[in-house]
This record gives sequence, structure tokens and C-alpha cells, in this order.
Amino acid sequence: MKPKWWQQSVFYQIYPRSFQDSNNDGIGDLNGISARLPYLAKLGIDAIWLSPVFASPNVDNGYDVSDYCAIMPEFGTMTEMENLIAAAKEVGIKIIIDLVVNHTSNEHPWFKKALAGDMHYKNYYIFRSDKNGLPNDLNSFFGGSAWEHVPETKEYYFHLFAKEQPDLNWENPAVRKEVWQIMNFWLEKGVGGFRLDVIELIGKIPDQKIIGDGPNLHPYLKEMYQEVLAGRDVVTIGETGGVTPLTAPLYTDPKRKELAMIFQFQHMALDEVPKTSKWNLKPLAVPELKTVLSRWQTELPKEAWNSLFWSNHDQPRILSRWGNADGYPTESSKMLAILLHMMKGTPFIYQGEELGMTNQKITQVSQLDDIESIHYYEAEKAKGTPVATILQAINTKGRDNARTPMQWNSNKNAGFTDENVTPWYPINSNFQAVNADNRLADDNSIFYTYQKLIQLRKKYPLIVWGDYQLLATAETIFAYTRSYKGETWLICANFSDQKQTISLPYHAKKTIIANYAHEYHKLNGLTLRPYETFVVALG
Ligand code: TEU
Ligand code: CA
Repeated sequence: MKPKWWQQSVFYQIYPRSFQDSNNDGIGDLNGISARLPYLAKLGIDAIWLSPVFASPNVDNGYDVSDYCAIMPEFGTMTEMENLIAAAKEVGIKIIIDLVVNHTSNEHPWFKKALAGDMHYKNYYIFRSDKNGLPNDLNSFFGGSAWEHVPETKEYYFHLFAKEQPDLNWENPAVRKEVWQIMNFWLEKGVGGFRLDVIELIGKIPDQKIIGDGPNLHPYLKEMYQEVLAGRDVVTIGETGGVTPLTAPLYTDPKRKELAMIFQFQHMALDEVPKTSKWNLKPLAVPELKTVLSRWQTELPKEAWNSLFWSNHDQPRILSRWGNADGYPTESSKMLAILLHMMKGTPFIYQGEELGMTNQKITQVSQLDDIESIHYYEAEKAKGTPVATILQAINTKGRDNARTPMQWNSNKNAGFTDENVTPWYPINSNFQAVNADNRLADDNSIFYTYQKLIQLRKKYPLIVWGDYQLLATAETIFAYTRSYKGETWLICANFSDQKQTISLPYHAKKTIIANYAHEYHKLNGLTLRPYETFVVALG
């Protein structure tokens, strides 16, 4: 297969509400993003995954869409969106939009008409009679039953997320046609593709309690390809929470004509007690991380394509999570960046990751914004769990951690919005130390590590295409090689806050990148400092 642009690209995710406010209402917006394009061009990224910017009552911050072809007024206008797409193109950046079509908002006109008894639109959603009580015991991902009662019509409707996010009935061909029209509408506006929210859920059969990976999932994706994607050089990235290296090719093998790539989440579950919930915490075991990430490097068939990420708007900040934000913020954030960006797959950087932004601790329930955390809090409180325990889980894994505004400078409100405005969500209290101005002024900052990693990916096909091999090492040494056309690179990280001596019988001929100022030659018997990480060409 001819290489695709998105296989050789680095993506950057923007959560618009928190990126840059341009009109001083305390809410990030489209013009704010346009104004920051020079910063993104300097970083060197090729494409932006824009979290939803469509009309929405914001029960789930835009992941509940009430009009897919209109811009949320708080974020701007359709003209401003067109301007953003055009201005980004000028600097070589594509805009990828977030298509949230497993469900709509309950304020979408389709759902309002359905509730009003219009049978055409009722069949856009999943309604069931209430005559035997709850249709079944399926639960929503945000807690509680997935069935919401409508006493007026003696029915329930189905929602896998909040009750304000009713699931669409994909079995109805009219629904699918609406989605293809929405996609075509945006492609004609010049977007570079789609991130497909919870796409593995569209083949569901609620009556049989089949949710992920339903029998109709792949037929629908094939239909999407034929109706929208065929003949267009666009990217599609499926959010697939349950995907494994075995099932990934079903989505991404080009011969199957479905999606370009997927987001897998197996590594994101490694600090959860297996088979419980994201809130049930356990410490990360580095050997498990090595195993899981390496499996995606070696067990994924050549024809399939994966993405690489540490963070997004649903995950806590990676530096607080698996780095060492207090003791070694610079070293450990660089370690994480190098380890991931030297792997095969398309890297995604989440806004602020390139600055070393961290989680923001809250001490009171009133500081919560995210619907998932609020539901979790209420459910645990009802069970009698102590507040301190609940807040500890939320401070560790809650989604608000990633959603604090971007830290641009050391002024009050961090340059996100005017100093006299109250931002929609508080700025992380460390903004005076952690901000873009400081990072850009320091040649040794994490920002320039990300910039260099992006440049290296463009320069060396080895990073894009090379074979991967995990090396047998001490538990908290993460070392692997990449090999391509007779050249081999070694990537080696001390994933701990202790000194460790490595015994790798290699000689380095060239240092490519490292997080301590050091040239690497003889590697056997080398003692690595905490989080020390280097990439060398072997020879
Ligand atoms: O997330 C999918 C999803 O399954 C989340 O509920 C995930 O389990 C959780 O965020 C992990 O903490 C997507 C979007 O990324 C998310 O922001 C939306 O809330 C969700 O879909 C519903 O649209
Ligand atoms: Ca604004």
C-alpha cells in the first residue's frame, strides 16, 4: 500500500472550551484557536483533532450534539470555522472534526419530534414499552440504568451515556443516511477527516444486551466507507474502547475498506483493578505497560494501523499519572514523550502535554464540572463511601484534570482569557511555573523535546516504518529497538526515580535524542539517572 499522509503525521488534540478565549467571555473559541496556529506550526504538528464544536446544551461538554451542521454560539460562527480550516491549511495543518453519532443531545430536533410522537423520528431512537418494567438491566457508562422512563408514553428510551444523550437507532437506514449527509457536509467544508466517538457501539442490539462490537458494526462502517469515504484522501480514527490487536485489523485493514486507524485503550486500564472500574485504582506496574504497548507494536498485522497517545480529554494528565510531577517533572515528561513517539503508529499530543501540564487537585465537590465525575460522586456518596476517598479517586482519574485551561503565560488567567474575566473552569494553580512562554524561553524544555520528536519522525522513515523489538531488561528499564533497512536504533528509558545500571551489549554510533545532556557510546554497564532516556543509532 502507498504510504498515507496520516501514517507520517503527528496529531494534536484541542479541547476548544479550554484552549484560548478570544472575546473575553471566559470560554475558549474558534478565533482563539486560529490565533494560536503559529504556536502549533512552531511545534510542528500536521493535524488537529478538534473536540466537538457543534451546537450543544453542553451536558457532556459538546459530546451531546443538538445540531451537527451548526457551530456552538459560544465557540463562534460557521464563518469563523471556515476561516479556521482555511488558516490552518495555510500553515499545513488539517482540521479533523469529532463526529459524535452514537447518540445525539436530547435537545436535538430529531429527539424532540420523537418525544412529541412523530413516528418517523421515534424510529431514529431506541424506545421500548414499559409494560414489563425496565426492558433489561443494562447500565449507562455514566452510572445508573441505560433506560430512561417516559411516563407520558409509557415507554423507555435507551442511552449508553447520560440520559440527555439518547442513543441513535443505527438499524434504521434513515439514521445512517443522516450521518452520511453530515459527514459530506463537513468534507465539503474542507475538513481532513473524522475522529469517530465511541464508534464500536453503533452495532449494538440493546434487547440482546449486545453493546460493543455488535454484529452490524462492520457492515455499517463499510457502508460509511462506500457512501462517504471512498475516493477521498481523508483520515478516520475510531474510538474503540474494547479493541485488541486481534480485532483492530477488522477496522483498519485497508482491504476491508472501513477506517484508517483506531484508538486502543488497553494501556489506559493499567492503573485500574482489572474488571472493576476506572475509579478502582492500583499503581502502574511498568512491566505491564511494556507488555501491553509492545503487543500493539508486534502483534498488530502489518496491514493495520494504530495511534499512539498518553492523554486526551477523558484521561488524567500523564505527567501526574505515570510521570513524577513533584520530583522529576522535566525528566519524566521527556521520558514519556520519547518512549511513545519512537514507537510505530500515529502520535496524538493532547493540549498542554507539550508543556508538562499536570492534574489539578480539588478539595470540594462544588469544583467538579464533568458529568461522569459528578455521577460517580453521587453514586458513591449514596453508598456511604467517605468523601475524602471519592475525591481521591476523582483527583487521580477524573476528566476535569485534563480540561483546565491552557497555560500560555504567567499573567493572571495564564493568557487563556482576560485578567478581569472568570474562566469557565479555574486555571491550574501551577500556571506561573508551567506555561508556554516559560517553555518557549527555555531551550531545554519539554516543548522542544516534542518539537524535536516531531522533526525526527519527518526525517527518519525508521520511526514511521521500522520493526519493533522489546528487549529483556530489569523491570523498570523500558528498552526497545526499531530496525529499518539495515539500521537499528535503541530506545532506552529508566522508568523509575532510582539510579539503575543497564547491561545491554551494544555500542552507540550516534545519539539521536536524550533527556539528559549526554553523548552515548558504550552502553553496557552504563548507570542511568532517574528517568534517564536516550535514543541512539547502534553501530
Ligand atoms: O468517550 C467514550 C467513553 O467510553 C468514555 O465514557 C470513557 O469511558 C470515559 O470518558 C473514561 O473516563 C467518548 C468521549 O471521548 C467522551 O468525552 C464522551 O463523554 C463520551 O464518548 C460520550 O460521547
Ligand atoms: Ca470566548
